[in-house]
Amino acid sequence: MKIYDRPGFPNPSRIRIVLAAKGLDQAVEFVPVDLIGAEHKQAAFLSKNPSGVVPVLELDDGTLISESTAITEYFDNLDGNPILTGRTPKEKAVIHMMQRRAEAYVTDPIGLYFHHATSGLGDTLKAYKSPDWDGREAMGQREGDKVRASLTYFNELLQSRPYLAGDAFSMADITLFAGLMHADVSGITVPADYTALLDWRVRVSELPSVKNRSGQNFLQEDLTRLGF
Ligand SMILES: N[C@@H](CCC(=O)N[C@@H](CS)C(=O)NCC(=O)O)C(=O)O
Repeated sequence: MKIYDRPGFPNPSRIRIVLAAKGLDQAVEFVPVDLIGAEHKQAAFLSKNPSGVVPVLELDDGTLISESTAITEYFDNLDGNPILTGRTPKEKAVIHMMQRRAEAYVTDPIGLYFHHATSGLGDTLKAYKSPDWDGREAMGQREGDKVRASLTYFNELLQSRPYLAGDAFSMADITLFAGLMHADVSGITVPADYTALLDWRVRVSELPSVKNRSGQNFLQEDLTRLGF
């Protein structure tokens, strides 16, 4: 199996946490994609994922799977013991719902904010991001506001439960954790008095599958190299 990605980037990090949680780190070959050079917007990559984003999983039979949730479901179910996506109908439904909220409220909008309202990954990639649309920076700012507002929602939610979907760590937590990592490098930080959210973040970062991985922040290294 191959995974096309860039280590340290938010969505690739989701899958690297999943692989660690499932003990599958050694089962895949990682193929680096040059996001700064817009390799993922060229025909060769678009034939693997028409959405032009990483990560993409390629199975040994050639099947291509994109979307972090789909890749997570594949790995989580391989051994018949889904620990991240739910075992019962109720667990599956609640995790799916909370995962989607984390994605819609944080992970997706922070990507739009980062690429449209900040310097993003530089000019080469920017040329592929609605270059002719004058309103794109205002749109990016609105997405940033959406992220800030959602931090309040997640902080309140986590006052009454240890993890997003209840008592157990799940795919929903991985999504929010990666989204907040992207928010950090984009300059949107969790307010110091949002203690439930901050405590949850510490709790997640100390899990064996997450520990040390959040430190592999290639995104920050790339931004520093680009002079941002
Ligand atoms: N919905 C996708 C989002 C993937 C995504 O946005 N990946 C980022 C890297 S963290 C990317 O490829 N960005 C490049 C771009 O937007 O041009 C998923 O769940 O995997």
